[in-house]
Amino acid sequence: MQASESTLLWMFERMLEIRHFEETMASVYLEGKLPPHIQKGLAFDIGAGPVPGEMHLAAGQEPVAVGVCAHLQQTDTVVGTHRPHHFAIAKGVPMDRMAAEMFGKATGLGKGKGGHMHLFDPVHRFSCSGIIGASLPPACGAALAARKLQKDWVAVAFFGEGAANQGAFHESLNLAALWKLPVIFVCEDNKWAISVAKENATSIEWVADRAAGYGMPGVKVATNDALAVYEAAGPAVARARSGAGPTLIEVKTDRYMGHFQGDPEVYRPKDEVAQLKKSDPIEKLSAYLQRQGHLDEAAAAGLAEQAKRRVSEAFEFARRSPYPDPQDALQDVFV
Ligand SMILES: Cc1ncc(C[n+]2csc(CCOP(=O)(O)OP(=O)(O)O)c2C)c(N)n1
Repeated sequence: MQASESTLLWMFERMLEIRHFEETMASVYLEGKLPPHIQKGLAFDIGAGPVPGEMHLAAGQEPVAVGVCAHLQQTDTVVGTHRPHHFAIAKGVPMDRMAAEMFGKATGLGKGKGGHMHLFDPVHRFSCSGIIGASLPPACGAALAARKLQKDWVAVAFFGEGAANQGAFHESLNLAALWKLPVIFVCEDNKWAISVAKENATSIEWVADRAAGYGMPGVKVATNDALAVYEAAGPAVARARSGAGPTLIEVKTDRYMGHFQGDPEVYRPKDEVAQLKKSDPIEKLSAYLQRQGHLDEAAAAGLAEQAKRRVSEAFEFARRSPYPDPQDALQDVFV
């Protein structure tokens, strides 16, 4: 399935936004967390600063999100992970309300009560969770709902290669195949589950090979490339939409930052990220667009500037927004 010029540009612009969102968050997150006396050490105060709590960023993993979401409509559901920003941006979740949620502000998607791992947007049909493996069952639920409502909506569950060893992975694939649910299961293999290398936790190289055991197609994307993901996801989304059932896709991708912000990353070779960045997926797509005559260097730089401006505006919105009223603390939550 060939991507049109407008789809290619859409993917490029979303990748630019995602990268800049993650890089901006990486620096904003540290504000207030590093008082001078520990600035040189590894420890910081995780509750301090404008963005309290843990933070998992997905710079480098943009192709997985945009290559799949380029095939989706607003009525399709996406369930992401504890590392959710790239999926949310690609699904159309507004960046200002996302950022505000991370700042704990009343204008956030969850009125500031969920934080970065619990983004929930019913309008754009996006949710995520800090529980590993928890994206797969709700995606099956959304797909079953679409079936019951007689809609051609599909659902996507994104998850890491670490999550593929959870029981929820196996139960969800079995159920989805048995009931031919319109789900696309997308495994992001970024090689690491926190500090555990894939080969130390998983008996096979490709999680996608497990698809055969459940009676569904398994699709392998060996390069961290938006076009390759787009081409792999097209038939899977079409298959789900037509009622033919689920597909498991695995993408080999690259995590540029630590597992969480503040991760000393002692478990991976010092030069690993520098090596990975030599085949950066945004530069690759930019070069492709330029070779195809869809962009020149100046236009690419212009799109990057516009993406930066949109991200800055989102962070400004978050900073300016009010905190929730303490009197509302017990509203919209389970008590
Ligand atoms: C059920 C559960 N077990 C353990 C954890 C702790 N934990 C958080 S992230 C993570 C590793 C996840 O690795 P992977 O699924 O490969 O995703 P990645 O972090 O690489 O995006 C673990 C074990 C958790 N959040 N939930």
